[in-house]
Amino acid sequence: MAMTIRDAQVFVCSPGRNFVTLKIRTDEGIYGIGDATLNGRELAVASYLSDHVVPCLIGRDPFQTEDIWQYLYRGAYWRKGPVTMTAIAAVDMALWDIKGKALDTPIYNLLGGPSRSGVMVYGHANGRDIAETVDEVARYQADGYLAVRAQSGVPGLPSTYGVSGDKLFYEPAARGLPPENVWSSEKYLLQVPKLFERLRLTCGDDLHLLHDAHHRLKPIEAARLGRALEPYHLFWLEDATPAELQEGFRIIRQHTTTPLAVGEIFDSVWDARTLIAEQLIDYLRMTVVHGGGITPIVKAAAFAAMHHVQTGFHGATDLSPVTMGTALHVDLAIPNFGIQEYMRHTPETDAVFPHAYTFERGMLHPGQAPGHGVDFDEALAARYPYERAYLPINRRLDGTMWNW
Ligand code: EZ4
Ligand code: CO
Repeated sequence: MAMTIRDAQVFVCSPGRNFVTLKIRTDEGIYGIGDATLNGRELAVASYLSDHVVPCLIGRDPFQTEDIWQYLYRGAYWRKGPVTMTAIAAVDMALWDIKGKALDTPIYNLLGGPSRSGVMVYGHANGRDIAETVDEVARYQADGYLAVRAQSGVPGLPSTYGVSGDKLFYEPAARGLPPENVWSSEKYLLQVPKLFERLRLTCGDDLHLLHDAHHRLKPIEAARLGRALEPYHLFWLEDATPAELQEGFRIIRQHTTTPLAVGEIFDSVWDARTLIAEQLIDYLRMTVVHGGGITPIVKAAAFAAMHHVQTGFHGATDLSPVTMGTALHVDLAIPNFGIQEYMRHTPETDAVFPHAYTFERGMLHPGQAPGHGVDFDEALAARYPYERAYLPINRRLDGTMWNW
């Protein structure tokens, strides 16, 4: 008799920030954990799961990851969307966790086995000005990082994306209603090349440097920035322009050899079809939690591999340690892994999600635990109730709504 799903429960907790977690239990006592966190829209995913998805899972064979994924995707009739895809991802992650535990092996062994000794990650350095950012990058270098994302405040702007008060634990969401940022592409475009000129002088040529424009530029502005940054050979320029209009990247691509990364807000490979097929990007930033789970992510990665596109999975603190752990299994196994984003979670978060993954000399390793190797401490989580929080919104200097 096949193992069956007995029940599934959704937990919303806030150990420093909000997380939504799914726990699926089988009749054999094995359980799997999935991350269902969608920053600023947590309760919508929790409801989607408990009101609409969990009832369909009871009695199913948890080994049927492909059929259950298709059931939840095709079977809903309504397709895509971040709430839906995050909910499906949580189920998929939890089922792969169960599969690994039942077979007593880490998930990476079910995806082709390790293709490398570890997963190169990049940390987040930021500062209010160039000097402070340079110091922060040097700190990451001293901690053994091989790659660092650098963001700096912009003169004339009171706040900028990527620059936080807390240097160690960057957190963009804020309790209460959405905070407001002010933006000027003109000021930003003057500042960023100066930052990277200084960084190359002080940090040398070996360190991989990355930068996130966070959807704020128009394609021709992004092209200008990419060209200006060429002497400093960035690992990538991220989210140079919003990607709903995938053809916009043709303009950037025509003008610069700076490698391009995009996709942290994509929920399906359909969002990147033109970008990948026309080789308009170099790194796909989708990851398991918002991309629908392991089942579709490995297919997206395979499609990317056919077009010289590597992965650079999203790994900010609003993705729980469950996503981080799960992503590392995919990173370790697929042939076209590029780099993994890594923002450290707070000690409160790490305590609620005990995990097998470890950091050493600039690399993360998922560990040897069966499944994805990340657990969930329900009793501890219950001590941190949900608190409403939002990402900021962003306006131009004249008040016009812009992209955050
Ligand atoms: O703004 O995860 O590359 N990383 C990022 C993140 C995102 C947040 C949004 O929830 O852009 O900081
Ligand atoms: Co980003």
